[in-house]
Amino acid sequence: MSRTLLAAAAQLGPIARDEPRASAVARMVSLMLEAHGHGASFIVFPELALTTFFPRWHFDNPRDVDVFFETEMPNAATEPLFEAARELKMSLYLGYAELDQRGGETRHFNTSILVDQTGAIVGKYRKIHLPGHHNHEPWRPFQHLEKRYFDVGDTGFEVFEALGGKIGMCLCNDRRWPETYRVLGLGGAELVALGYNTPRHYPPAPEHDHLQDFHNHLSMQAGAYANGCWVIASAKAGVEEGCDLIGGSCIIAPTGELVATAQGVGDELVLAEVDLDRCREIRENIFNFDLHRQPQFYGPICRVA
Ligand code: CDV
Repeated sequence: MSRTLLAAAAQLGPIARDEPRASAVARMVSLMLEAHGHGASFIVFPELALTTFFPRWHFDNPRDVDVFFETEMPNAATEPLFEAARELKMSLYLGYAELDQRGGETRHFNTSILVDQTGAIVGKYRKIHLPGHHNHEPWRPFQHLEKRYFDVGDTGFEVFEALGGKIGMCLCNDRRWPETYRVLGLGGAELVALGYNTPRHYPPAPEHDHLQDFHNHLSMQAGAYANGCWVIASAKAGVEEGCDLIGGSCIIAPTGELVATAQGVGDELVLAEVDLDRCREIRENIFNFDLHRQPQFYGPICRVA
């Protein structure tokens, strides 16, 4: 049986601070309809796709950020995405800010979910590598307060049975870490879906600003190749509330090749045929884990300090 599907990275242009969720969701549904018209059955949206990238601002009262979080999923604002999934028989990956109040404890996560063709949530991931800083740093032209507003994810890097294969998820900064792909690869992931928000300017090392697009693709292509998996990556792009976010949404084959890349920095679909069986080209050869890994020498990688 063929395990080939047409997949889409659905890049989003800027979302203003005062743009209602309903508007962002309408933009996403429109991309789903367009993707469906091309025959796509899986679509990947960015990290924090429902709102502006709020960690760029410091709020004196951290609870003032709660307005950007979802307390349930689906909810009234996001239901149209789930309806579209059902009607179009399309699976989707969605990033959003999750406020979890179960067990009498309040926790904030930078989360992604995998929704199947029936509109059911079949996987959840909570971001593990949170970049940035905890406190207001006035010298920066904009803040990156993910460490202040989010708890470190508690899901681990789980692999989900979906789309006729094994699907892993991660979020933005996770994509730069080889460990992310390797743990997903060891779990058998054949496709890693991810969303990101990456400012072009990196205040602690501005001398690398011109390398942002290169580092974006370098880390994902390396992760795909070294683990023999597809990567589908979707950016929030363009100038959002004065902050320039890179685009470069893409689909990467298990050989590490970029097979499709966004052309602009607005709402845009990036489409490619994804044959999950192609993972074997790498997994049964150069990166056959069973034959060639030497984990007895890898201890320092997972030693907890
Ligand atoms: N949202 C992110 O995780 N952004 C980081 C930036 C801050 C470096 C990234 O890795 O793209």
